[in-house]
Amino acid sequence: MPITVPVLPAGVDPAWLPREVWRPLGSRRTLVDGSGPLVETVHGEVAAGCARYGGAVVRGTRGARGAPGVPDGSYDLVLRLVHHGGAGRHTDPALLASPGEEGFVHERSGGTTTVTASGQRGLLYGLFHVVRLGEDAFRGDRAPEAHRPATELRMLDHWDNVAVHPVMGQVERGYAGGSLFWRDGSAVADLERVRGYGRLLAACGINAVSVNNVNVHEAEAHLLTDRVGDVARIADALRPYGVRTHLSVNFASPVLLGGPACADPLDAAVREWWAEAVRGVYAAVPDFGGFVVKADSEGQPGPFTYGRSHADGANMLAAALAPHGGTVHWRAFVYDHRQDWRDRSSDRARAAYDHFATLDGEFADNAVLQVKHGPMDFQVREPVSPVLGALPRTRVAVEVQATQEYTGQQRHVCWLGPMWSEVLRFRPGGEHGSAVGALARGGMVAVSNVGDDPFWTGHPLAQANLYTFGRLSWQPDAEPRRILDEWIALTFPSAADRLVDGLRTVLHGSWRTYEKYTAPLGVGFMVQPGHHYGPGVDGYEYSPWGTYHFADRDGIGVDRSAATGTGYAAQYSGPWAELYESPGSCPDELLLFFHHVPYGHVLSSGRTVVQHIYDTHFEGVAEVEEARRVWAGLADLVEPARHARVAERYEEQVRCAREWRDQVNSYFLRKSGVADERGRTIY
Ligand code: GCV
Repeated sequence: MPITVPVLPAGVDPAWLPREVWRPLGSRRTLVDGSGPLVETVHGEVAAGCARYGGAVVRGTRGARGAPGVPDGSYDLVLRLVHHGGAGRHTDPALLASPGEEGFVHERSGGTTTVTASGQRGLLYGLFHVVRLGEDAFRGDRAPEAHRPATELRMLDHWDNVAVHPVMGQVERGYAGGSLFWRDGSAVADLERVRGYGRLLAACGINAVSVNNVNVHEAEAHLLTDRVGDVARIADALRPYGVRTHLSVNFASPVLLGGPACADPLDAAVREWWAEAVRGVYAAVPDFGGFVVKADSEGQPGPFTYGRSHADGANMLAAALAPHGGTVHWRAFVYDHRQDWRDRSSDRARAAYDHFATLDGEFADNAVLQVKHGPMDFQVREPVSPVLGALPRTRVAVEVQATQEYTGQQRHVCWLGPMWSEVLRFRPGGEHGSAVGALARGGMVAVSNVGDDPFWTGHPLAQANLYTFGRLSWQPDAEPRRILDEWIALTFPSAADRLVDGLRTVLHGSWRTYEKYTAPLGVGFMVQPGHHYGPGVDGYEYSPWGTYHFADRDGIGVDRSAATGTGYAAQYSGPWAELYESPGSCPDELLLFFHHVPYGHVLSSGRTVVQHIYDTHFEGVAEVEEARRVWAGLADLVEPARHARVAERYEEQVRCAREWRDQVNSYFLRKSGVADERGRTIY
C-alpha cells in the first residue's frame, strides 16, 4: 500500500515542497517498480502528485523486470528499485557494482526518464531529484548519471528539551518556537507534522536526526530506558522518509537511572548496564541510529571523572551499539569553561586538538568524532578547526550550527552557505591534500534551526540554511549559490525574475554583512552574555568561558602564535601553521583571532585595523538598510504573511545592527583615541 503523504497542520508553511513542485511529475504517467516500505513512500508521493495534477501511476513489484506486460517506453517516468544480483535494465555498472543504499542513476531516452536505485533510500532521493529538476526532467535525452552522497551520515542535532528548562526553555538556542517533537514532558501526541518534517529532510538529503539536547537533563536521560516508547513513536514517524533516529545520552546514565553507582567506562557492570539499555532501545526502535554524547564539557559528566580517556568512553558505548549496527557520535567540544581570565597560558581554541589528536587510531570503527567546524564555538568567523585534519585514522564528522546562536538568532538574515562551503573546501594538508568535505568520513551534522513555528525556522529566509546544509552534506563541493537557486526555485515556484533577483540580493552577501557589523577580524564573541544576542563588547571579557579579545588602549586580539602566544597556530599542518603564525601573512579576516596587534596595524586591504572596524560597521548597517529596502520592494510578489514576517524582522535587524555599530565603534574610539578618518558620527 502506498503511504499517505503527510498533511501539514493548517497554516504551516510547505517550505521547499509546495504543491506546485509536483506538477511536472504529477501530470505524467509513472511506473514505480520494486518492493519495500520506502518504495511505498515513493509510490504514495507519486500517487498524491498524480491525483492533484491528472497523471497516472502504475505499481510494479517485480524489481528489475518491470511491470507485467508493460514496456518502460509506455511511461514518462520509471522509478525502479533493482534488486541486487537480479537481472535488470541498468546502464551504470559502477553504481551497480558498488551501489550504496542511497545512490541512484538518472537517465532519459526515447521519451522516458528512468531513475534506477539498488537501495530504497536511493529511490526516494531519486524521486526528489526528479522533483527538483521539474520540467527539465522530461526534456531531451540524458546520458546515465550516477548520483550518490559524499557521506553516509547527514544529520541534524536538535537541542530540544523534553521538558521546558528553566533557563534554556524548550529548545536550547532555539529561535523557532517550541520543539517539534516534545511537549509537556512527552512526545507530541499528533506526529503528522514530524512526518512532514521527515519528508522535507528527505527532499534535501538529510537522513538522520537526534531528537534531544546534548545537554541531557534528567527528564531527557529517561528517554534511554523507561521513556524509550516516546522515541519509538518519533522514529516511526520519520522512518518512511529514510530518516533514522538518534538520541543524546548522558554519560552518567547508569548512575542517574538507578544502575551501578559509577559510570566508569572500564567497569564491567557499567558496560553490561549500557549493553542492556541498548538492547532495550533496539527492541523499541529496530533501526535506531545511535547516540550523540557531550562528555566532560560545560558541566556534562564524562570519562575524566574516572581517569579514563575519551576513547575509553566512546568505545564503551560503541561496544554496546555495535551488535545492533549503531554508531556513537562523540563530540570533541571539550574545554575548560572555568578558566581564569588572568591566566594567559590557557587557550580554549587549543582544547579540542590537545584532547583528541593523540587519540587517533584508538576509536572503535562505529565511533565518530564530531568536531565543531571552528576551534571556539560557531562564531561568525573562525579558522577551520585543526582537529579536522589531525586524525586520519578516525571517522571524523563536521558539526555546523544552523540555529543562529551567534549569527542573529533568526531575527537577522544570515545565509550560512558560503561559510559552510569555505569550511568544507578547506584543505588541512595544503593545496594537494584532501578537502574537509572529503575528510569528513564520519558525516556532516548541523544543529537544527527548526521548531514548531509555522515557518519552521522563525525567520522564513532561514529555511535556506536548513536546505543548504542538506544539499551541501550530500555534495560538499557543490556551489552554494547554485543550491540557493534550487531553494528559491522550489520554495517560490514560478517566481518572477524580480523576486529571484531580490532573494539573491538579500541572501547572497548576508553572512559577510553580519560579520561586518559584529565582532571584527575573527576576534569573536562580543555578545551579550547568556543569551548571546546583540552587542556586548566586554560581555565575555572577564568571564570564565575562555572568550577574550584583550583590547587595551594600544591594540586588540589574541596572540595564538607559536613564537610569542598560546601556540595554537602550530596545531595546523601543511602551509597553514606558517601562514597563521605571522601577522604579515595571516589573512585579514582572521587577524585578531591569531594576533594581538596595534590599532594602527595596516591590513593587506591597506586600511588600519581601527579604520577597518569603523568602516565595516558603517558598511554593515548600510547593507542591512539596503536589504530591508529591497525586501520592501518585493511586497507584491510574496504572500502577505511571509512578507510581513520578514519585513518585521528586518526592522529588528536594522535596529540591532545600528546598536552593534554604535557600541563597537564607540568602544574602539574610546580605547584607541583614534578618530574616524571620514569624520562620521561615533558616540
Ligand atoms: C548545547 C555553546 C552553546 C550551548 C551548547 C554548546 C554545545 O556553548 O552556547 O548552548 O550546549 O555550545 O555545543 O554543546
